[in-house]
Amino acid sequence: MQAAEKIASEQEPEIKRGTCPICGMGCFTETQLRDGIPVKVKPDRASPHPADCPRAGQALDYHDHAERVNFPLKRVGGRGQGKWQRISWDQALEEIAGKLATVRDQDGPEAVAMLGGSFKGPGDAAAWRFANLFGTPNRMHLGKNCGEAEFLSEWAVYGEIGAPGMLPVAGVTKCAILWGVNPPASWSGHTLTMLQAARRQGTKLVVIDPRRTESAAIADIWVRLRPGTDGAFAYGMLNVIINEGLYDRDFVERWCIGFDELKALVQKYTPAKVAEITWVPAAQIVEVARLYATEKPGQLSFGLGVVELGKATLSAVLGKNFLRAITGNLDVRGGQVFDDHPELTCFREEMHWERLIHHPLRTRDNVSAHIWPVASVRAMQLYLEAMAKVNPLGPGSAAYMVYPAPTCVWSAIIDRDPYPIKALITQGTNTLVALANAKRIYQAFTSPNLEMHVVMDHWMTPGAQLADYVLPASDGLERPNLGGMWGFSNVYSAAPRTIEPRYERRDDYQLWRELGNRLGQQGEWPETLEGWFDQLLTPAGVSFAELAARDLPWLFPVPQAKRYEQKGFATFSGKVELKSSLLEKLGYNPLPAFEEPCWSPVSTPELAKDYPLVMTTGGSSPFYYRSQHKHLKKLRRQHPYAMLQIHPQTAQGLGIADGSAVYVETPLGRVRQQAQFADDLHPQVVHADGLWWYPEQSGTEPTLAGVWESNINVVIPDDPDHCDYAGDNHFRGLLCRVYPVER
Ligand SMILES: Nc1nc2c(c(=O)[nH]1)N[C@H]1C(S)=C(S)[C@@H](COP(=O)(O)OP(=O)(O)OC[C@H]3O[C@@H](n4cnc5c(=O)[nH]c(N)nc54)[C@H](O)[C@@H]3O)O[C@H]1N2
Ligand SMILES: Nc1nc2c(c(=O)[nH]1)N[C@H]1C(S)=C(S)[C@@H](COP(=O)(O)OP(=O)(O)OC[C@H]3O[C@@H](n4cnc5c(=O)[nH]c(N)nc54)[C@H](O)[C@@H]3O)O[C@H]1N2
Ligand code: SF4
Ligand SMILES: [Mo]
Repeated sequence: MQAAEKIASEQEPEIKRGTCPICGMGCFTETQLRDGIPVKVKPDRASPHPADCPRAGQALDYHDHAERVNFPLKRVGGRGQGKWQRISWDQALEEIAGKLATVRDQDGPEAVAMLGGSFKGPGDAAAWRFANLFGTPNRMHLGKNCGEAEFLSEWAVYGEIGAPGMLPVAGVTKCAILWGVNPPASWSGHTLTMLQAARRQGTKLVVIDPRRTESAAIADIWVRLRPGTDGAFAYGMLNVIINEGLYDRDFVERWCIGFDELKALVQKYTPAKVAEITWVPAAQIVEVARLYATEKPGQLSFGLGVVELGKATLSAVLGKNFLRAITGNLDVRGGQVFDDHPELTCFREEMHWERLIHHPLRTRDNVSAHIWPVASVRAMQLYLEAMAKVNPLGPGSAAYMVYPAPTCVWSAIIDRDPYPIKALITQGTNTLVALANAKRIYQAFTSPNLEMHVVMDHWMTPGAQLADYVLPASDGLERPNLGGMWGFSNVYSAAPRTIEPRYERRDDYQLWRELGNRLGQQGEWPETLEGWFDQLLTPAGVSFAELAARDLPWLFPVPQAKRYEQKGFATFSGKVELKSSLLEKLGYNPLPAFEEPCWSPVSTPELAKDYPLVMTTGGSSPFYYRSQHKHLKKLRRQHPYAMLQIHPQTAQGLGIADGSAVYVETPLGRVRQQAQFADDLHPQVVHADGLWWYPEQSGTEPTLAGVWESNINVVIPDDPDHCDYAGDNHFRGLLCRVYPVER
């Protein structure tokens, strides 16, 4: 080694603060750089949320991986043949913008659709912003299957959202019900410590989950209900609380309308009846109801477990809202705090919701508005009207609410019904793996009616293999972050980019900016993402760089409680509408009975003879974030193959050994997973891993990186009967049969 080089390598590495590249949570890191190259990534312990999950150690493998997409590619063979030509960004952008202009001019802006995935950071909001400026309401982000159903119902009943990210406040919250959520696996490991701390200071913890999760293991009460029956459970709790007079009479009298109708609705959900539906002992239903109604303040969390139940979703999410309201737990510290007022940024102005509603070129609502009007532009207009007195700009989380249903996006491509979608931009979603009925999505992606499909990602996903252009996205180390979950709260954390993007990777923001500038949106898009953040932060009076340089790079106003005492609730009546006028205006029954999922031992007993097991899917694994990270060897070693959790007795009856290969079959077909015994499960319930693919397999047709092998979404239907009241997919509470692969 030359002397000068030796000195350089012995020098202290440069240390920079930034975010973890592994997933969209954007946790804070400290990266050691040598000659500008990252050599070590560690959690930034001094930051608001250090990167400390089981995946965080793989940051460099993710960032440097040989399979990353690094240059823009254009397809030269047939779709799925794997023949690509490297092209310049300029060529890609010119061609893509040209095609978007042609489609818009010939078929209207609605013929262009965008697909996005789970939370991926600033590119998500930029995509919505582009869609609003362009005039298409057909932006489908996976918030669609990931919370929208619960948030819409909260808007309908009390006009605000008080559920996401909710954890008990130690020493304040007296009762916390984690309902279909498992924060230690899905948020971060330190939530387990927080839950334990809250318990030590007196919080009673209830977990409602068919599986004995990390949260259930430390709970005071674990409710092991039959998947899909959450609505009945909620109505059973309401029955007890109302009939025993345990509700907050003063709050109900002063602030709620529709109480008598609610009381009438829940009369038939006696503990005995609900026990029969949910497979939970009647005494436990009564116990949980009394606990939640008397130990106040109390929290009812948001959770994926209740928003992916198909037909059974509406009563579940409304039931939770009714419980929060009649116990007087709304907008109180330690209970359900409303935090969706992003006053510290001009996020809402920047999203151009008005433009979406009144766009000069848009003549049609989204492709599913005729079936599920609750998630439509028309609904958005109503929500904004209802909220106007309390929240004049609307909530920041509006970015979650007006998505078209995926099943209708595929119909619009394949059958041009209700009108054609001809161009698709997919950014940050592994659609073929993530959404129900993968074969139908395949049909859409290979349809000649789809004239252009652009995918921007870090990896060649099965969907990217079928696209016309694939664009390289920068990762968390290469881009700045203004954490804030699209205005879901008024809390923002800022982290600078650690390094400039490598190869020809670009920020997702840049795709929308560059396309916007070619499509009449000049002047709308600051040159850099940092510049956009500066613009967003104007109301806070701080620049992005200043915020990011603070010791604690965090804006965190004191949460307000009981705002309703001044302005009322953000509904048409100003009250909590137990009987929602908004749902009525949109043609829904605001006080619906509990409905069984489309397939269940009760709704389809004939089908249940052939498919006797109740199946739920997709609970978060600590080693993966949904479909992601299957490339990372160290994580794969921990969880190499898709697993099917099954009770040992049931398995033995079927001739299945622990760890052996099984087929999971529904009327749509079968996929292969590996049996994992779980003796805490109900013997008639199984849990199938969601979102599996095998990037080590050939990416081209017919394997498409193993997308057909274990992906449970191959066998999950997406017809309208299976979707919920907003058109979301039905992932939890289905039927299946399981048998050994040898048979
Ligand atoms: N059966 C079943 N299916 C489910 C679920 C279930 O419970 N059961 N859960 C549903 C839920 S909640 C969700 S949110 C969805 C998730 O569905 P998706 O969002 O589609 O899945 P992810 O694996 O999170 O990410 C998708 C892609 O984003 C890419 N990506 C990561 N970061 C970036 C970035 O910064 N820029 C760009 N351009 N790309 C990036 C990744 O490489 C990956 O290919 O799945 C849903 N599907
Ligand atoms: N490590 C890791 N973290 C993640 C993710 C990940 O994949 N891995 N995914 C991210 C995403 S996109 C999201 S949306 C969040 C989701 O985070 P969570 O809201 O915690 O959701 P999940 O982990 O999908 O499922 C929560 C629980 O629902 C239970 N469940 C299944 N069916 C039912 C049912 O019918 N009723 C009830 N009550 N419960 C049921 C499952 O057993 C599971 O334990 O996590 C995010 N964080
Ligand atoms: S992998 Fe995701 S959750 Fe884990 S530290 Fe990185 S950004 Fe945070
Ligand atoms: Mo999600």
